[in-house]
Parts: sequence; structure tokens; C-alpha cells
Amino acid sequence: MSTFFQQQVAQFSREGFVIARNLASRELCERMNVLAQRHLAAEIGPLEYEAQVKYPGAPASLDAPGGRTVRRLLQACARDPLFREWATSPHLAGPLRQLLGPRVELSQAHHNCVMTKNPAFSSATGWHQDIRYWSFQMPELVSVWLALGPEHEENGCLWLVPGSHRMEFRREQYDDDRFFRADLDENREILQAKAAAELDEGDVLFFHCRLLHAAGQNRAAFTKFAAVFTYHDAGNRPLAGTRSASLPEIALPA
Ligand SMILES: O=C(O)CCC(=O)C(=O)O
Repeated sequence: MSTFFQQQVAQFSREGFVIARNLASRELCERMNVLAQRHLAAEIGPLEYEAQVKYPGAPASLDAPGGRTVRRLLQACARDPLFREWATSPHLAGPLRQLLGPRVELSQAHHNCVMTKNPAFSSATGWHQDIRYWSFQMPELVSVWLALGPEHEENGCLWLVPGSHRMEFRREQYDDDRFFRADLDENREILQAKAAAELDEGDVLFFHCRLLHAAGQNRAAFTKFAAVFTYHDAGNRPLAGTRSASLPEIALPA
């Protein structure tokens, strides 16, 4: 069973994220990598394509050059027991209990995927908070991002604004798709504090659902893979009738 040191819990509370280095073994990452590459090559669904996210740099349609470039292997927990075992493992359950509360559940409706970032046709993700399309009683969820290989600026790692999970923003600070507008002076000032979340294989980023984050395109030679899952305390229910309540939660072992 892993647990965070008190200073890591304090960092999460203050900055909205914490990175646990080498939390997953090399062997486990390699098994997940091989599996993800096999599912990607065989286009095993459910999938999300770059063309569907429509982010800057994405192919214009599924029929355009690179249109069938996969962005996410969805429904990771149902896809293969290997992903579910990792996502519900004591390596994550211990730290998540410290961050969220005693009864941690995995949401199958959010993230629950392997993110793939292809060098030839990847898009950039604008500044946003994941909670924008999620519906829970409280905005208290944590996502867990496992790097299955190196993640650096060159291949499109995440960028974070430390402490932004505690900030309040006005509706006008977001665009129509609820991305945080990087063209406004007041937002630009906030974004100046951005920091790259550089990871190596086996490193795990825990981040709050209100944390502002973004990511660049993959300009390296190889596809980048990361397994990403989202959690909440059992007392924080998804709102009935919303996408957040569309799939059953998976309780993590006590
Ligand atoms: O790797 C990326 O492009 C970022 C993905 C992301 O921020 C998200 O899915 O919320």
C-alpha cells in the first residue's frame, strides 16, 4: 500500500497537483504500452479520434489526411483487466483516500482512457478545467495520469497553473466551449505561472478537477501514451441524468 507523505498532501491542497515519481513499475508500464499499441493498431473501440475533438492542429474530418488518428482509447477499465487492476490498485487507493476521503470510487464516465498523442497529426489542448463538463454534488475529484513513457515539452506534456484549483473565474474568462481564454490580459497574467508537468515512465500526476491545464502537440518521433482515470469520494454523487451518472462507479478496495 502506498501513501503520500504529509508534505505531498499539503502540496496537493496548495497547488492542486502532486507528482509521485516511479509509482508504477517499468514492467507494468511496458505491459500497458504493448496492450495500448495493439489496441491502437487494430483500432479496437470505443475510440475518440483527433478529428472529433476539433482542437487546433487536428485533422478537419475523419476523411481528411490523418483523420483516423486516435486521440483516446476509451473505456480503459472495461477494455482490459490490466488497466482496471492498475486503476483500482493499492498504489492509487492509499494516496487517493488521503486526498478525497475514505470511500474512493472510480468514475467510468470521465477519462478512464489511454490518451494517445501521435506525432504526425496531434492537436494542442487549450487551457481548461476538467470539471467544466462534469456534474457532481461537489467539484472535488482527482485525476490520476500515469505516463507510459517520457512526457516532455517536445512530445506534448501537460502544463498546469499551480493553485488555480482555488481561484474563482467569471463566465467571460472562458470561451463558448468553456476553455479559459488565453487572449485576455487578466487571464494571461494568471497563465504566467504555468509549469510543465514533465514525467518519465511510471511517474504519476495526481491533479484536481478545477486545476487549469493545457497541453501541446507531439513534435517528437513516437506516439505518447498515458493511462488516465478519475476518482471521487462515494459521498460526492454524480448528478442524476447527467453524463457523469451514465456508467456505474467502481469502488476501490478499502
Ligand atoms: O494531452 C492532452 O492533450 C491533454 C488532455 C487533457 O487535458 C484532458 O483530456 O483533459
